[in-house]
Order: sequence, then structure tokens, then C-alpha cells
Amino acid sequence: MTLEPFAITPERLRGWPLPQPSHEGDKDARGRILVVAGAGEMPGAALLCAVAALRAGAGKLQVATSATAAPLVASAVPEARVVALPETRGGALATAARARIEAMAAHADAIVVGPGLLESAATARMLGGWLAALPAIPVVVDAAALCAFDGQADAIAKGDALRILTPHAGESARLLGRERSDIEARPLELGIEMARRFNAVCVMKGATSYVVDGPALDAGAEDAIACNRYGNVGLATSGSGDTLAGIVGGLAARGATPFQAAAWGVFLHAAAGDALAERQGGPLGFLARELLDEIPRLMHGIG
Ligand code: NPW
Ligand code: AMP
Ligand code: MG
Repeated sequence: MTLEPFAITPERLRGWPLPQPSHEGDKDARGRILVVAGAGEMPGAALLCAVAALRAGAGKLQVATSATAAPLVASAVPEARVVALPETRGGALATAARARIEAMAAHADAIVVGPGLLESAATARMLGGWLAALPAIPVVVDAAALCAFDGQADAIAKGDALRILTPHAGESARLLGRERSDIEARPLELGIEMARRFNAVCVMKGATSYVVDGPALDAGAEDAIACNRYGNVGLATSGSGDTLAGIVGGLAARGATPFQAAAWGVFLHAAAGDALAERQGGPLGFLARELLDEIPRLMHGIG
């Protein structure tokens, strides 16, 4: 078994095509995505993530967001069914939100949880218990939801290996209980450690991003680690990771495996950044929301 990553390229992805809907397919058949994201002070994260999932080709969108953010998200994303979750006085999700999210998850093919949620110990406990009890569908765990994994690796790792973790270096450091400088110095090695420990696909985000398929590695599979070198520093911008999480979730809702959705998603996100940088003559100044419109063209361009 080799721990050498393969490079994600358009050629490689062309030989690894995404599932396509039948011509007769309705929106349910296209893939149903549930986005659990956003808070009163961060409704934009829910918007970016949700629209990204649609741009990646998902057919039906539900957004579960805090009661304060819900009207804002609903008017900004008219395509979505938006459910207002009960929140604490501080704006984090209240325990009572769990039943609402569970009911929505019963009608989803994939879930993204975390962008723009407020971190709180109670939210982390609630999300941790919910994640451990979920049906066998892919779940992208990002941002504040990653804290639900703190101290619960065993409970989560017993799951069905359909989790996709998308931490930046700060979040990886916290998840692994290490210094951020460790993560920055050895992202591949520590990505392998994380993917195995959490029995998940891990995306170690950075200027170079690694995608590690923990369950496949444990099964001795070849080609279980991918590396993306596309993209540019313009992607280091507010909301960028929220769009990535939505793209990966949307691809998973369409039926891509967690590893395929993560590898394709990382590439499409980076290639969108490159397309914007080329058009504007340099990498700085494009907006995370502008990445979204690039996705369909790039996705269809690969095949
Ligand atoms: P510091 O301060 O750099 O030392 P940020 P975020 C660390 C939502 N968003 N490498 C950072 O450390 C997201 O979805 C909402 C290493 C700090 O300790 C999240 O829910 C938007 N460390 C939430 O905001 C648009 C890094 O992480 C901690 C790092 C927080 O997102 C923006 C928090 O850092 C945002 O996406 C790195 N690359 N990046 C919206 N429009 O609603 C961060 N850290 O910078 O406060 O935020 O972790 O990216
Ligand atoms: P987040 O920190 O969650 O908003 O995610 C940031 C996104 O931007 C991730 O997909 C990173 O891989 C990407 N990114 C951050 N810095 C760079 C960089 N210097 N070059 C290319 N991509 C980057
Ligand atoms: Mg982020």
C-alpha cells in the first residue's frame, strides 16, 4: 500500500466521472441536500454553503438555521426550504433543535453541518449525539461542527465511515490536540492520522490540500490519498471554506462517494479561484460568492 498521494487533475477526474441523473429524473432523484448552518451573526455562511450545493448539481435543498438567521437566508436563497431552529439566548442552537434536524435529515441524501454555527459546548454535545445516530448518508462536517468531534472520536468512529471532515489548520490542530505549527509542517501525515482516528474522509485544507480516505487506507486500498495543487491565495478569503463544504455536500447528494465528492469538490473550488484570478488579472479581490457561478461550467467542462 502506498501513502503517496495522487495529484488531482482534470484528466484524473475525467476517468472518475460523477454520477449523472437520468434524463427523466425529478429533483429528488437529482439528490437532496440538507445544510445545517448559519447563525444571527453569520447568515452568509449558510447562504454560501447552500447555493454551492445547488451549483454542484444537487436537486433539492433544505436549510436548517438559527431562528434569527432563517428569514435572511430564506430571502437570499429563494430556492431553499428554510427551517428556523430554536436557539439559545446567545444565538447557538438549543437542544430542542435536534428533533427538527433529525426530521429534516430523514429526507436528505447528504448533509453539510457547521458553517457559521456558533460554537457552544451544548451545541457540540447535541451535534455529536445526532451525528453518531444518523442514518448511513454522507455528512460533511465543517467549522463549528468539528468541535462536536472533540473528545468523541470513539463514538463517531464507530459510525458507517461516511463522514467528510473539512478542517483548516486551526481546526485540525484542535481536533488532533496538537499545535497549529505541527499541522502546517506535516499536513499529509497528520491528515492520515485524523482520517484513521475518525474513520472518515479528511480534507486538510491549505494552499495545497490533501484528501485522505481513512476507511480505504485501513482496508489497504491503493489511491486513498489525493493532493490538490490548483488554486491561489485569493481563495484565502472570508466564506471560501463555506463554499467548499457546500460543493462537496452537493456532489455527495448526487451520489458521489465521500472520497470522490471531496476530491472533485476541492478541485472545482480551486479551479473556480483560478478562473476568477485569470479573469481579473490577479488573485486578490474576488469574493467567495463569485466562486459559485463558476462551478457548473468547470464541472461540465471536465465531463
Ligand atoms: P487565528 O486568529 O488566525 O490565530 P476565524 P474561521 C483559526 C464562519 N464564517 N489556519 C483562527 O486563528 C465559518 O463557517 C462565516 C490556522 C481562530 O482561532 C465558521 O463557522 C462567514 N488557523 C466561523 O465563521 C464568512 C486558522 O480559527 C479560529 C485558520 C469561523 O471561521 C467567514 C477562528 O478563525 C467564515 O467562513 C487557518 N487557515 N483560519 C459568513 N459570511 O457568515 C482560521 N484559523 O478567522 O475567525 O474564522 O475559522 O475561518
Ligand atoms: P476556510 O479557512 O474554512 O474558509 O477555508 C479556506 C479555503 O481556501 C480552503 O479550501 C483552503 O484550501 C483555501 N485556501 C486557503 N489559503 C489558500 C492559498 N494560499 N492558496 C490556495 N487555496 C487556499
Ligand atoms: Mg471554514
